[in-house]
Amino acid sequence: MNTEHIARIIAVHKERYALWDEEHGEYYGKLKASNYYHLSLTPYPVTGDLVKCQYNTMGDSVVLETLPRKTFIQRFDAWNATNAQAIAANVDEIFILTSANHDFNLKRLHRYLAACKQGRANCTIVITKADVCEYPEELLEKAKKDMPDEKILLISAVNGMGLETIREKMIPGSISVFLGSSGVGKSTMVNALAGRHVMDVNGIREDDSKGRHTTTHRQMVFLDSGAMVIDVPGMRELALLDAEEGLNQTFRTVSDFAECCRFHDCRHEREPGCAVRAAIEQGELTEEALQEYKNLQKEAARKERRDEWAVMVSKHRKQLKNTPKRRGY
Ligand SMILES: Nc1nc2c(ncn2[C@@H]2O[C@H](COP(=O)(O)OP(=O)(O)OP(=O)(O)O)[C@@H](O)[C@H]2O)c(=O)[nH]1
Ligand SMILES: [Mg+2]
Ligand SMILES: [Zn+2]
Repeated sequence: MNTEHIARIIAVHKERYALWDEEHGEYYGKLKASNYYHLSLTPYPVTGDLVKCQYNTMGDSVVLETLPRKTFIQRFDAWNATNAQAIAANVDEIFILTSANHDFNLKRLHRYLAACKQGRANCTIVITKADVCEYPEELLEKAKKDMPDEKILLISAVNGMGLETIREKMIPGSISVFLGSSGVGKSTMVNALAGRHVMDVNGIREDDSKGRHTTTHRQMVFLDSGAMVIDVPGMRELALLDAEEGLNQTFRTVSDFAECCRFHDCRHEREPGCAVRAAIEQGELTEEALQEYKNLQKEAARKERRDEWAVMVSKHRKQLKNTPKRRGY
């Protein structure tokens, strides 16, 4: 008999969803077309979502409805500017990974932070592969100085350094997600925390430390403690989505001061009554923080222009589609 259940989406494949619930374990399902495609009653599920589902013993189960989300993280999709790409839902902890080799890049970390903070989850920055670096503490200090308000950890999956601290943050029943460029060691960390091989890992290129995009879809893994973790493929681009909100949190100080500038469109250069410049002169704000803030603003503006462009292109395509085809001349 078919019965309705609440299930967790643990992976999203091309047209099928991997689901899990306590009673049935892992199984596959497809979306109920009328609810999702025709009427758009409910958002498409992503990894981490809870869904209402009709369990089917004979074949694919039917996903009926996506339940309201506690949190939601998304990124801008480089190939489809009108669609933000969902990363995961109901995430409690986001770990942003960067490795202690060529990958280490403070600017990129700021970008990840800005995007993640919109999702309302807790963020922790993790510097991986501490074992490949002679003085890894120097990197940690550098990152802490740059981001004094953030939680930053130094770990190594090879010698186990810092893994316990991460494990403690992943409380039973909570969902964590690992983000970061390809090759930083996300899947390796999932395996280390699980204590067994659950995800494939692959070497990185020697010359520039770039990864090989080993993980290809978002996969939820259950740890023995009862915590859940989502391994995500390395991201090629993480641009800002709905950038304003995240921006204001990362650089709260810059935008706080900017609100007091005399002109509302102040560029914080030489305008009279600029509260941001005054704050810099008084040592309350650094020139670098302002520069970073401006860079992120520029990126947000660029994305907005790309979005507008994509909307125009898609309108144009629709028009072309609706134009009746001529049959010869
Ligand atoms: N020395 C050292 N190597 C590590 C560590 N963690 C991961 N690696 C190596 O880094 C390489 C890439 O690791 P993965 O776990 O596949 O990286 P990933 O972030 O999952 O990459 P994608 O799936 O491509 O996004 C592998 O060769 C790992 O063995 C570490 O702590 N120390
Ligand atoms: Mg991986
Ligand atoms: Zn100003």
